[in-house]
Amino acid sequence: MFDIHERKRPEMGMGGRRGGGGGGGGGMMGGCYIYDENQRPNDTLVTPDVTFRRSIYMNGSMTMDDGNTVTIWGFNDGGGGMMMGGPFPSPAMRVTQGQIVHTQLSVPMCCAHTIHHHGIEPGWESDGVGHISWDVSGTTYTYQWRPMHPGTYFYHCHTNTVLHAEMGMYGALIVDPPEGVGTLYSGGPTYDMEAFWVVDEIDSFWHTLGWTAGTCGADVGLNDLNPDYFIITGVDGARSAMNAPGIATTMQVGQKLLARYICAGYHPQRIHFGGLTGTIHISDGRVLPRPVQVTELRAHSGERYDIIFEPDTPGEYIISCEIRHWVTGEVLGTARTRITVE
Ligand SMILES: [Cu+2]
Repeated sequence: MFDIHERKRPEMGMGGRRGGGGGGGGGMMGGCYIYDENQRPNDTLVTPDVTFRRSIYMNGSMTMDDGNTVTIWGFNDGGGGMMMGGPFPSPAMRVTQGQIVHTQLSVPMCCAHTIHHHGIEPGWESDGVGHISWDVSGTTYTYQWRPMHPGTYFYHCHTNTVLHAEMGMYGALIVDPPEGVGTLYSGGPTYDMEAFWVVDEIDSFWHTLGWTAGTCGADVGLNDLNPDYFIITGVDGARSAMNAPGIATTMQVGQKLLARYICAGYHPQRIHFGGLTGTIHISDGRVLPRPVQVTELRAHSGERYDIIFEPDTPGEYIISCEIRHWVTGEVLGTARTRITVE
């Protein structure tokens, strides 16, 4: 009988680790990409309120709790060429509702990438979906956007997306209301502290592929995601996320914690709050008509939830993020963190 987990990895072909997958141009300018960013109408850029600069790295690494390291790609804060490693997740973008924002993405000639501001609705020339507009390579491109709804979003590369997002090319994007940090939305609840739960799975085999892998008809196994690590906000959820700053939280009775949750993986996720009840106020960047109280949450790829916890009983509450196989529903792994209430 066919076992869905029995994977047959395709041969890597001549490319090996870099530029592997064949058919994609051997790691340089692959023929299946569109580089004509000069298609942008010249009169569409206006003076921004905020500018972010992002360069790329493709030589980062993450050390797991078992001592193994996995190659990570991502964005660095600042322009210029390729850097040696960088933060994972990529540096957050934090803006105020209504601001006009520019994201200037610099990519060297080695490769192609984009930035897609997930959940934001910019003009077509700023959407950053490589395959239907263009990829950025050997230049700096400006994305212009204006967030009109507060909440939790994220940005990610949208070139060869299945692979590049898995490699780590994403970061949080937070939209605050005019009242600023501490208020979820105008007229909405306040909060005293924030936790960032960006839950993702890693298939370490995928992290050996080159940037063009799987494009131009090559089959390198990107239909077959068999994760061996389960992470929260760039930290191994096996043990390290239990005490990682910004993920794990210690709070007092009477305080309000805002958990900004992003489903950054591809398999569905199910989060148990360990006995706590959370109140969802915003889903995918839209305020709910009525807040919803939950003790667990199910989510799929790209979803975000803004959840406020206001615990009234001291204790340690384990937040368990199960990653479940998208066909069988089997629990593939669990990433854990905690909320400690004093
Ligand atoms: Cu990319």
